[in-house]
Amino acid sequence: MTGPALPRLTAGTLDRLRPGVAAHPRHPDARIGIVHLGIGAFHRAHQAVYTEDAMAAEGGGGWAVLGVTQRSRAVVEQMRPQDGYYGVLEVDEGVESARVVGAVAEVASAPDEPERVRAAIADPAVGVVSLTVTEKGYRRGGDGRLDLTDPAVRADLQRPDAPSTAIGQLVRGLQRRARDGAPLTVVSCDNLVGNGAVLAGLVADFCAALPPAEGGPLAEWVAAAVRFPSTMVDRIVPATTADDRERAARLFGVRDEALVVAEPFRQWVIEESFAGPVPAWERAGATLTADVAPYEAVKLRLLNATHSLLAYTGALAGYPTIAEAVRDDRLAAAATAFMDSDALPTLVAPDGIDLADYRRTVLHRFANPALRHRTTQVAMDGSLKLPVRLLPILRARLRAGAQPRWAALALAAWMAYVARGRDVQGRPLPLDDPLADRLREAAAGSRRGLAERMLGLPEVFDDELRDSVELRDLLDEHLDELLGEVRPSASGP
Ligand code: CS2
Repeated sequence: MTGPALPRLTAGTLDRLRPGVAAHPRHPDARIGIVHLGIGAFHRAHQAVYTEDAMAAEGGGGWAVLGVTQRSRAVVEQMRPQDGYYGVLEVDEGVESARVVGAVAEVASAPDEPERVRAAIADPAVGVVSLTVTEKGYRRGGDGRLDLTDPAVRADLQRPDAPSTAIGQLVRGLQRRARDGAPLTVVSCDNLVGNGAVLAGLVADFCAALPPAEGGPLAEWVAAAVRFPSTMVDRIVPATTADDRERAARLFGVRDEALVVAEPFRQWVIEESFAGPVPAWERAGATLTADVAPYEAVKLRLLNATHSLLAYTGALAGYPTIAEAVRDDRLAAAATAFMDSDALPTLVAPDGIDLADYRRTVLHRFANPALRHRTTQVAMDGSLKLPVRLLPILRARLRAGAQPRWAALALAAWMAYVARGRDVQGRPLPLDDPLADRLREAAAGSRRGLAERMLGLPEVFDDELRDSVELRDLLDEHLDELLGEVRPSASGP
């Protein structure tokens, strides 16, 4: 029992960290300059690390983060008693390295402390608001605009004091900030196409839905004083487990409830469009560019779409993790064929990126056995993820007159995952998706019409894909195979 007997990681126990665990005590000049909405594992392993490294490169204190949790209070309970400090455990085949990060100086819970969040966004000393709230956190309707039929969005439009959506929190903060008029840079760090422009559009939609005397001037001020750079973020960060915490406790010599585990690789490409000063993230390895779009397309289509293909086919085949799925020769071959035949022809290489290299690296990263990234975690929220990462490939290839066989496999595997809800050995697969009920309803019924019924979901598919006979035929073919008989458990992996 290493864990419970050890002291907790705090500012006061940093000097008890075992040798080899790098930690920088927070600089005495550090002030909250960044408000981050959605302080989950990904932010802690990605942007917070870049911010800390940027501070170190500049040799100063400067920027600290106020991390805001959206719903669960767990992160506040993990981080507050630790004075915001947490460990990042980098794992790779046979290699493990650890550091303690102090960039997040404070944490707040949006449901419990709405006034604090609003005041922080309005604070002129804050120069950046960043977000990792996942695809579903943006509350978009089928047309990509703010979903004004969503009850949480409607509630946020009516009550300024306690917004529950990220867009509501942001706009209510901007509303107060507009009084002093300090400019602000708002940085979306989620896997969306053109995330900066999307977020700017959602903020504008929210303003337009407010009473005109309120929303009109606000929208004007936002257009003049707020910048929404697009970014491409990349680092594989699985959910932390109790085992990870035990391992880290042995390595650190202190107990860390806020630990995150990540692969060594990380990348951040940021559109150089800022309203005022921001941390020198480029000194920590981030790329600043005038156009993020080509980087983003490469990442979404080669990494995320292939991830989904492996997640659904892998989960159905009974593999708990992505690393195990990609070690199956058949699934690895499907992933490779998908990238080569379907995804790559839709991409243009951005400056400095060799696509053949990128594709090899992606498969190597997926094979990292120490990450234990669960197939069911990547399988979550498919109705929101696939339209961003996979459907653009299908559309482009069908328009080019090609047969996107492997992209159709990824989509069929999602449909089979929903329809069967069990892996090859009969073990249940969770359907974690805001549209779960609609998906189950469409999936119920005969196997023959499954693809057609699923393609008829307007929240996910446009008319072009719904009406494509080529796509439906490919899906039917794959579904026949994927939904074949459940094998007895002895023959499963
Ligand atoms: C994954 C991503 O869960 C998922 O859908 O594809 O979270 C992926 O791990 C990250 O985008 C990697 O940067």
